[in-house]
Amino acid sequence: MASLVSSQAVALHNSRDSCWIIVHNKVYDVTQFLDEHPGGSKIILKYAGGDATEAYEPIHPPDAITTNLPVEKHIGAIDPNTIVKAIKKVTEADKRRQALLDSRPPIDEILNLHDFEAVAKTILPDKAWAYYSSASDDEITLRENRAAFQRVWFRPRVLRDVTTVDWSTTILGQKSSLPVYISATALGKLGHPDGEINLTRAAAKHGVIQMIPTLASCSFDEIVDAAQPGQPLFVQLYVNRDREITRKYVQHAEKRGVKGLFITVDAPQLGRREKDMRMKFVDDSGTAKVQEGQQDVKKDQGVARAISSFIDPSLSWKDIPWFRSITSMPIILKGIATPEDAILAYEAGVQGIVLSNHGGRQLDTARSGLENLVEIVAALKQRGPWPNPKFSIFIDGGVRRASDVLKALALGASAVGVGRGFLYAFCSYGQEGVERAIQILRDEFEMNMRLLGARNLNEIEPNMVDASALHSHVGNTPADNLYNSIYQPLRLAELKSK
Ligand code: PPY
Repeated sequence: MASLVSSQAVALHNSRDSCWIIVHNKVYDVTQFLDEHPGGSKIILKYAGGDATEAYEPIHPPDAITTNLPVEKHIGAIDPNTIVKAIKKVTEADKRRQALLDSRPPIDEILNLHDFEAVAKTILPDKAWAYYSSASDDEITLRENRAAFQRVWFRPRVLRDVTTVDWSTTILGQKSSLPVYISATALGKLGHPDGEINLTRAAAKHGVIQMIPTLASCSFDEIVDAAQPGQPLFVQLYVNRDREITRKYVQHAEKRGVKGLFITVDAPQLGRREKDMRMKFVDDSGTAKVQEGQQDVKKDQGVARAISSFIDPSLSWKDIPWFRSITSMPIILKGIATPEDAILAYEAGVQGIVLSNHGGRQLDTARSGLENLVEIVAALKQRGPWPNPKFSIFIDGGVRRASDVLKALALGASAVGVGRGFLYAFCSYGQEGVERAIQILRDEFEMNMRLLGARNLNEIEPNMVDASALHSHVGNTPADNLYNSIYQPLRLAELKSK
């Protein structure tokens, strides 16, 4: 990319026959790529002959265009003398958003992780909220993830001198100030301009480990560069149909010092997240596409489905030795849901599993990680040493309180992943929000451990919980009023004549 290109020259290529766009001050010829774009050609054509950076940024890592487009299509850098600085018009939508941001409560009024979710629901653009909050089909698993924790009750011990309590631990051999890691959630810039880096910086300050998502809005290197020297990071992996891309990504992560590879195994196809999909029924002018004709509707799959086509559905147990051969990072399979598969993972020689249903976003009515934990621990106890320092069990899904985490630890988990809880914290208040979320969890750990009679995490024992109701899916669970007031029910299709 040696030559400078004027913006007037770019403006001439404004059609399907010749389509140039500007991203981050570089000019690209995307004419041939239009029909291959996972998000469809229409969105690119909207910016044909002009600057697409604003639309591109939240949902693509910075290097997506350079890695996907052959070099001969990289036309050149934009000539800075030709850029006509558009005076950005403040739209009604901008004003509404600013008013919502101004209406946020002061951060010290945020008392729990649910509060972040309530703020995020109010201030996030509709598409971002729909993408983050959605789960698959009827969202039953999403709600069950919360409900399962409430079917487990504590059996606290008393008179144990709990003056000093310590909830620090190690996760895959890495120090962590909490038995919690930040689980991967994609497309962070949909919710905050600094995206995932909010998490990296807060994690550095408070000794928490972040799992970098494959589909982060920030590039992998931007995130690692934002970390402090020696700060432990994990990485989440979507396995690409092109294994060479995956090999390079994994080996690059290892070279950059990442301490654990979490391979997502529960998403050979993406779940149907209807809140996300339905967003696409409304175009920028606010009219429902369903009123204009049906042909567009089928193509509209929501943010997630639009960019998921690279994920390899042929991934199988046979691939595990290959992963072992390309990296010496600990390998953890994320998305295990049965003792049968837990044992296969154990026998395959990986270093751990995450009992996860992908935050309720994949197979609806799949059970919660917490419920699966009980069966899986029982099965693994019959196979080998327990607890086994060489095989860790993590869970995620629906975790909002330190008490949820302590229940999981009592039932045999090594640590617990929190995804949306931290995501909503940075969407609402940036890095400060994540720091506040960590502080809140810390306060909750301190109180809960004292009240439970455990001075450190080794003293959290199975007999501190009553999980006898966990497998009952019919009993009445007390209403979770905080969560239920944030949860937004699904919407039916709107009728034409409305
Ligand atoms: C999810 O949305 O559940 C993800 O795991 C991330 C993602 C985002 C977009 C496409 C595929 C997966």
